[in-house]
Amino acid sequence: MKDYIIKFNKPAAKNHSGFQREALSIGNGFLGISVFGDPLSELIQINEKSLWTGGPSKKRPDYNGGNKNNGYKTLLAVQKAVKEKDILKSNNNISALTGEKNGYGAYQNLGNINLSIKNNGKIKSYERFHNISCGEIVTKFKLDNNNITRKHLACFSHNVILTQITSMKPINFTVDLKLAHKAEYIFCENSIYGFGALEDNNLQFGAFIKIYGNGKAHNIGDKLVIENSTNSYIAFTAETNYSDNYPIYRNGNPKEKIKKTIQAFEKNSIEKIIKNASKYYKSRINKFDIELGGKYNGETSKELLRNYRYGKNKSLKRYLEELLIQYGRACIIGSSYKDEVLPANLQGVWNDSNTPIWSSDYHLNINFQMIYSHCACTGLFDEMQPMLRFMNAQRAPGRITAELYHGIKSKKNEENGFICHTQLTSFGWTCPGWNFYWGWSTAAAAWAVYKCYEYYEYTNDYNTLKNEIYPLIKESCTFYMKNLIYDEKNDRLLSTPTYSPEQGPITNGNTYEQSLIYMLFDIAEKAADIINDFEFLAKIKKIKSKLKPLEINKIGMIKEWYNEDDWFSGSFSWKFMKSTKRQKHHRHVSHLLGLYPGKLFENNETLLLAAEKSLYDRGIGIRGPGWSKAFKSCLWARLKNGDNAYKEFSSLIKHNIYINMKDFHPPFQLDGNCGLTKSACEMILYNGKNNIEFLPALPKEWKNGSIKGIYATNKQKFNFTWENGKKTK
Ligand code: FUC
Repeated sequence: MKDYIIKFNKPAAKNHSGFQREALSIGNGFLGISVFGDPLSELIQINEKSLWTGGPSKKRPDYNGGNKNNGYKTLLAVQKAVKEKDILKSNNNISALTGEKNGYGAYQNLGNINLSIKNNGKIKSYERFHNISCGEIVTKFKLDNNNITRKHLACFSHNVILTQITSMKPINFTVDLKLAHKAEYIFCENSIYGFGALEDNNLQFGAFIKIYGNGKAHNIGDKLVIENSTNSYIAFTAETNYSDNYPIYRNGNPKEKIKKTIQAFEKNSIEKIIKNASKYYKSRINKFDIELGGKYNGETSKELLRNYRYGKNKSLKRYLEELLIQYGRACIIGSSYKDEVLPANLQGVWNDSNTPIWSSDYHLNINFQMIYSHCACTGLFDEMQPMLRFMNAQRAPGRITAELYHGIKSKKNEENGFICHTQLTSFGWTCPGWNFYWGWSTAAAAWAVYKCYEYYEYTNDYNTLKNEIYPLIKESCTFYMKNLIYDEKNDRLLSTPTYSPEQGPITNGNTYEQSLIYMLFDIAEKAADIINDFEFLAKIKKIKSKLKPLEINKIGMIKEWYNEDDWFSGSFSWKFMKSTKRQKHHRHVSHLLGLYPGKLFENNETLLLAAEKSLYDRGIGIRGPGWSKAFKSCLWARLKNGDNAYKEFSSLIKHNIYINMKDFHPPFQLDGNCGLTKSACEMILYNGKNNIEFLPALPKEWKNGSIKGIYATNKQKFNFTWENGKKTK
């Protein structure tokens, strides 16, 4: 792989905007750092993945995953009302189908490491960059006549992030640790340990830095002073006492965990650790390589983006595209390590705020699935493991939601069905959101479980299917089997009430829910067959045939709501529910989920035509968050329209990428970065039900190219080249 460089010629502004737009980030899945690159007064912002407020706490003795108690009664009444009229005309009761807000919490900032070189000398030849081909962030400059370099690298097996400071001539510098929460500090001559407990939920945390190398370290006040150094290292690690053991969500203590980490770390030489860390990172990133003709001549990322938006240098445009395709992979490598219990959240692992937007949580009505969308096809199977674990961890708390809102009870040791809705935290928050109009999404879980099966489809790893994925699928299906209601008029099983994310009225079985539940039953059918669970297989088949997810409306588009003909023909009055009106250019395109990621439209020309019409109706390359453009790009690729797929893809790059290459909604959100990678893969390879199609939607801009390591189901892996739009070998 060539070097993909995100380069700057000045430091990031030291504020929230600088963090979002200009700081450079790496991580080892558990820990993340964002580096600002100030030559003499460096700021390294730090994160630990499990540092969350909310959840169980002495302050909330009744914490119950946000679930309220009176949902089921309301559900029955609402179901009855919706069934009679196909649409909910009065929303008086709907607030009972919401969850609490208190106790939701948010993913937290851990704090900062500050590094300061006291010197009034002149700074020359400054540059900083993130080389995503080797996983390093580098800041380089000349201080008078001394060349100084700082390199940051994440160590995966050791749960440490290292900063190496080298200089041609000896330097002195100070290092301190400032945590973003009330903490105590223990200073030793070459280390600082900061620790405390979050006020909201008493979650204990500890962060530790230690200096190694040839500088002489001692501490003065709250700082470590390093003297006469030409080669020093700062090792950073952190822990909490979080564990995914429902309902306590605590285990061990951070101090002990950190002690173990450092003991293991010190058993090896730093050189060896760096070598191994670099080897591991490269083994992940190198699983996939794409060549679109990109050429790089040392441009800054600002120049790359400017050229992409307004310039003419085509090979530089291709370079930026290749870079961003790899960056989506680098982000998931850095925020989703195989041994973890928590998957990547909305911002991966990188967050500098204690009140981040959307709590930097796990959103299941598209974002979570998109964050993991490119893993399988680019060979990042290990990185999918936290996603499997996390979804399994929702089963126990999700049974409570199934009982309280849907009347589906599981006694001890029973697995009668679990459910979670739009948003999740690390503490089993499976209830619907606190506002029905985004918070209710019974099919979000089906989608996440569908996504988990992809791990098996690509790897054929039978043991993981049997022990982790199939039980999850089975329990999820069991929930829907009990929750669907029968519509005699149309001989159809309905999920109801349903709300299409995040617009329109409350209706019976909309396309979003029916498609996702159908897709879940589709994979359940395959999985039950492999596992030889024939009794269950028979039940699945019966239900699947009655879900009937897709219909075409009077004006030839795929229906988003099941009974929408009157609305489009104008005979329907929206007056009574203005706020729930359909929004033509809405960012969610939930009625086409059967097209992508599903395969429900395959070989059906009528449906494909209707999908095309629906997608044109939503608009192309218009304003919207990055994830929405990536999603539409995937949809166009499935319609084999490479030029429109590319319009969305390039619009995302032009309008939704900060100069540090992070996608923004705003704020920075990982889904757009990962979705961009996936959409490139969809343009290059279609993995159908029974066939593989090469270059199904190649845009004219990518006339020539090659790919190494694009993966498909059943352990298939392809390397190939194309010229003039045709596959050559
Ligand atoms: C979904 C989207 C929003 C946002 C949020 C995190 O609910 O509709 O646009 O991305 O997730």
